Amino acid sequence: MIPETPSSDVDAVVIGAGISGLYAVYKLRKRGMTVHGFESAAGVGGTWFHNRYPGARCDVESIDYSYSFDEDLQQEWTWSERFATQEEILAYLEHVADRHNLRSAFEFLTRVVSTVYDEESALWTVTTDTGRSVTARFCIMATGVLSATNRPDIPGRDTFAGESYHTGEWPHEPVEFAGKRVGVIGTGSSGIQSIPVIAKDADHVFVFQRSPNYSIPAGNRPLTAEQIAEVKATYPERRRLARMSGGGTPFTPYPKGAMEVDEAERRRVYDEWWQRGGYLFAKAFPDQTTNLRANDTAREYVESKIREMVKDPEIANQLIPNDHPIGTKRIVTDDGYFETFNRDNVTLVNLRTTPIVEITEDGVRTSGQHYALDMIVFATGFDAMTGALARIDIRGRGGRTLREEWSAGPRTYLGLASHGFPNMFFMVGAGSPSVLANMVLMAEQQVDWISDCLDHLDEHDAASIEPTERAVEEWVAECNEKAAGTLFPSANSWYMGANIPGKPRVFMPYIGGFANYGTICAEIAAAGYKGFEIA
Ligand code: N01
Repeated sequence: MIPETPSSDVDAVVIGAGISGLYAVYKLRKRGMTVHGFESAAGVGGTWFHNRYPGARCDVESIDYSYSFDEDLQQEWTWSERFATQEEILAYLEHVADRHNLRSAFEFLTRVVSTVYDEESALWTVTTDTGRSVTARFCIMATGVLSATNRPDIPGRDTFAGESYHTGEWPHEPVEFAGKRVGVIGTGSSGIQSIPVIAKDADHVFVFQRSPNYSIPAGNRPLTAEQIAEVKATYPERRRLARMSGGGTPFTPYPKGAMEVDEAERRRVYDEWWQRGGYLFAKAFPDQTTNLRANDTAREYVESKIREMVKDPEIANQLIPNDHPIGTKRIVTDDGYFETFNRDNVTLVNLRTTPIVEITEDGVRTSGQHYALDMIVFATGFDAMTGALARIDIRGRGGRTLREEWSAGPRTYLGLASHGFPNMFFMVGAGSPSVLANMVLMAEQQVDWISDCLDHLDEHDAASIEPTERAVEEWVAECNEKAAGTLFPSANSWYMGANIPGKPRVFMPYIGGFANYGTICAEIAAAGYKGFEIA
């Protein structure tokens, strides 16, 4: 047990009731800790609570994108499709919350506005927009990495008189598209998933595309009873392989590089990964995102597929990316995206040739023409990885803010903690494999590590832990070095902070692999939490 903290209201505050926050509450309570959670939404689910836009699905297979900590849950829950819908994932997370009584820890519809560390008491004071303050020894920041939505500051944005939605803040009431002219701004995962579904109902869809994206059909299908039985019988092995992998799913690239095999073998491997479907295509060959020539072979393969799917060769040209190597932005996992441009009621508006000038009361004006619209869907993404933390006034030792500390890019040790912010842990964020890994296993790995770390503090009668400045320095250098060995920094991606004006351009996730990261974390713990100061 942790040392008594009579002066704190609770042992730990957990901010966020998404995948990582829910598991953190479960695990810390198991240790006998008192935990108070805050969640700005009305319910649990995080990403899956908010992203209710049409066509929203996960791009990691349902059987992998699920908790492994509860064997009974794993055996009892049955996924209906290979790639689960938002509704099914939310129902699953609600089930987990009920099964383990996790909702009772949370205060919903309550946004944390500040967390301030007091050096004398070694406690955090967490204050909310409802005016409540709670003190705690530990703060778990499970605030999400794709949760702070980005509505770009386009002139006239707020003058539009029609319906306007952001995919990441989609309303709970049904949105009707029938008979309407809908403009979708953005062609990342959210836009590419929603456009085909909206196009089925809308009178007309105008797709405002600034950067084309690589997207690969999901190959989604219902799971058969036999497939489910087989997965359930072999779950431990599947999880073991996932933990040993680069991305937290039980798949490993082809044993040879794309440049080490001949044309026929390369094509066979690409065919196989194309059939598997979705973003995993980026991992067909191990050298695909490190060697430009290897990358070119993957790019050419996908380009030819796009040309097969889109009837008008001129439209196909405009839908093919030419500004980044394939896989250096997350490849989208879609369902009928490119074919949607064969429909008469879909128009591609190329913002590279005709940029948006303004949003008007009744539509969008580009440098080419005015598009009259009844609805605008902002599929414009997120202030990713650091945005949700930056929106909270976090003050550590000496009143230093996390915003100042991270002003040139996130500065963490293992992604888990920052120097000057004792007893604060960041979940699944910058400096960890994060978005490059299966988020569910990622959250479990980090929460388990934190729980072991708290055991260690108890055993040593210690009150606080924080990384040394040097450990942070070295980890940031390690993260940068790993990224520099890949093609990723060449893309203007949200991984690089490039989608938010003024954000430092730094590759934020740790790209050394999920398994490697787990090994590093375990070694550091085994070495007595090397790089941390324990007091
Ligand atoms: O956001 P994005 P997202 N004018 O940032 C465009 C995960 N996810 O919500 O590239 C015009 O990728 C912007 O254009 P550009 C997944 O990890 C997963 O789609 O900046 N356009 C881009 O096209 C994903 O990567 C799933 O030139 C503007 C788009 O908006 C991440 O979330 C589903 C603009 C934003 O794309 C984010 O995806 C959904 C402007 N001023 C999300 N500003 C699945 O699991 C931005 N854009 C399948």
